[in-house]
Amino acid sequence: MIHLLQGDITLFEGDAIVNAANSSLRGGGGVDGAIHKAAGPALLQECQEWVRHNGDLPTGKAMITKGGNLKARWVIHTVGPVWSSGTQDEDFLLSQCYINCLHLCVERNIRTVAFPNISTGVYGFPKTDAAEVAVASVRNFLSSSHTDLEVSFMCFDEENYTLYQKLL
Ligand code: AR6
Repeated sequence: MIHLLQGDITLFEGDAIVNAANSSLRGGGGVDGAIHKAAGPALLQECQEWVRHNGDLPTGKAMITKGGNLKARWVIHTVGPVWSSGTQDEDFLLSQCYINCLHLCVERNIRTVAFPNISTGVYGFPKTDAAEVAVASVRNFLSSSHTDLEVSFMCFDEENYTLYQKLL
């Protein structure tokens, strides 16, 4: 089951939201900044603790923390690829972000999760390509794993929302 929503992911009322983080999990701008601001300082503390034990989170991988003051109980942090003219396996790495987040959802028995449009802001991934990768990755995952997970794409800007509308 896939839903398309437009708005601020920090207001999502479900089990988990995904954060488009950076490798050091220190917070930042864009959706990452909004999530940290809404979740409160416990989120940054948990991220820093994780990095102390595990090192930086590599591009394409995902980890999970509690949601702090958010309505969502969990935040799944993933690091999207920085767009580099398509020469650095960006499509594959972006796909890995979605797949690794979905694996965590299944492991943690998360039933509803919302994704932002990973890498399409500061990291400069072309929005059309990113939307195609996102939709294909989620569709493939849901059709090949026996799960009743509900996935929402939370588009912030009109351009992404229109792209996802066409694809879905
Ligand atoms: N809710 C949903 N989507 C949002 C929100 C929000 N509140 N705010 C922005 N977006 P970006 P990236 C959309 O730049 O490209 C950070 O500094 C936005 O319109 O947040 O993966 C991190 O720390 C865009 O479509 O993430 C990293 O350093 C999408 O979220 C770096 O930016 C992603 O934009 C990650 O860059």
